[in-house]
Amino acid sequence: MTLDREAVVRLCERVEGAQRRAHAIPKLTDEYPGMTVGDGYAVQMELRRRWLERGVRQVGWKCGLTSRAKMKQMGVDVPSIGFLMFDMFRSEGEAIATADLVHPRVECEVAFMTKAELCGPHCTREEVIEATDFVIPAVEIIDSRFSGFKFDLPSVVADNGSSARFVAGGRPRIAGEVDLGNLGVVLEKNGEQVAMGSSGAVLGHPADAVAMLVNILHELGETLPAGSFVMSGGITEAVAVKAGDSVIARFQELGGVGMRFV
Ligand code: 0L1
Ligand code: MG
Repeated sequence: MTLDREAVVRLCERVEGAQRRAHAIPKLTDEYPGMTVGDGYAVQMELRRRWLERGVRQVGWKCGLTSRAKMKQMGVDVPSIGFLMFDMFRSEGEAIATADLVHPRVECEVAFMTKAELCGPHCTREEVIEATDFVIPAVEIIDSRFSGFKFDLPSVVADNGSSARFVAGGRPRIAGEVDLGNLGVVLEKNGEQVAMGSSGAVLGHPADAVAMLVNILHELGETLPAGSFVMSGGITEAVAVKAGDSVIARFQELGGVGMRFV
């Protein structure tokens, strides 16, 4: 780490203000060019501490930047993690307000609900599948708070991996009963197909992404508790949405999950 506690708190307040007031800010490394990914996680953990202090429950975690398509789209080469709080959850079919978002984008993800604790530093795909109660199709609404989507890894980690909202739906399935490494997914916006891909795009297998998340959590001094909801990362590139759009993500074997934006 290169940032002292005072700088971590100051950057956290800047990110928190951008998230709560839905306004874009320059990437954090403009002011702190030496900022590391470790510094980014220190800001993210301070952000989470503040959510928890406000009495909001954490429901799980998200993997970010786990597909080549996403890494290329965002110009980074290492995956990341972020936390998911109850207030970010929206029900399937619910109208999602865009007024409190900066420039939202949607991406299709396989989500895992765990039934046993997972610990790093050497968590494996097999351990993840064993500890999974069910998998369920999900859509993450990401909303980078950085102007023009111009950021680097330390900045995006500090911004909680651009996490904003998430929706789950479709048909929950036992993880071992579907071919998780090769599930076809089609994303439709306003009735038109706008993206498609295979779950194998997520680090080769979405459970590998969850194992990676557990191993990063170990580095942060944490484990993944039983009962966690984990988004394993976008399968396709993220697609921009605005008020008036309706979106449905159709997953092979897992069904569809839809929402509309107002
Ligand atoms: O979930 C993700 O992969 C998002 C990572 C952050 C980059 C972005 O805002 O697209
Ligand atoms: Mg995502």
